[in-house]
Amino acid sequence: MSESERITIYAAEESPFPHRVFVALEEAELPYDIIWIDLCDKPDWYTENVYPTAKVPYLVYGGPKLHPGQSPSPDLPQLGESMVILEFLADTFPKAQLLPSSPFLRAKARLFYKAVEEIFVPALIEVAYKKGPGETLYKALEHIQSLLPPTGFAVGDWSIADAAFWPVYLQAFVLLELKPPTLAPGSEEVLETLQNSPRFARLRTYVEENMTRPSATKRWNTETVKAKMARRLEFVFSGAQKK
Ligand SMILES: N[C@@H](CCC(=O)N[C@@H](CS)C(=O)NCC(=O)O)C(=O)O
Repeated sequence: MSESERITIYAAEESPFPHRVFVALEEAELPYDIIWIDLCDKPDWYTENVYPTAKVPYLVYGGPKLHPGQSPSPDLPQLGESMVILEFLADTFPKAQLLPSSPFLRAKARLFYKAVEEIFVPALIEVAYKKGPGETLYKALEHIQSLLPPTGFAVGDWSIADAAFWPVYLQAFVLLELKPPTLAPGSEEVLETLQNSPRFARLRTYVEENMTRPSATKRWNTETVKAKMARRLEFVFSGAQKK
């Protein structure tokens, strides 16, 4: 791999957003380095030398191999925000077909992941962290489901629209099972509805189909995500989080 092509991703395993990036990189068969950030003990160098928002994921494109604590050269392309990173990868590696070539289908892919960002992610935050009712999550998921074709992926062939959705969807199950104190009582019923109700049958089939792809299971392991998320919730709700 030449230096101009090196891809470095700063990530945390319990966050669904870096998983979006891993899935796209796996689909594109691109090698990448990962620098893990412990969100329960966030190193100062990450905020000071790498990404001031201190969120994950963060991508650095090109340059020599990076190690924890180092600053990437400011001359290198660098990006935060998982969906922006996915679009960058789709544009930089068009042969990987991370987005369809048809302008209409590309636009539909964008509509899909815009709905994930603007409707589903806020609904999950509302339910998991603000005691919002399960119905908030159901309505958001119904909307996502309504955008899906009767079979297959979000816009036909697999695309980054699919990578946008399923890590956050699986994270919803992890949170419902872990029951942070900010979850309203009755989360078992929400879990049961999402797992078994015919109301979400198409969505379940769609996610199952995504999970048959090697790109999905290369880095996503629900038990690991759950264990790390449990630690993170303990950290956040014990009041140990840095202000
Ligand atoms: N909109 C961002 C969201 C990224 C995000 O919120 N990441 C969280 C983890 S889930 C984070 O890094 N938080 C840092 C912290 O809480 O210390 C994206 O899509 O990349």
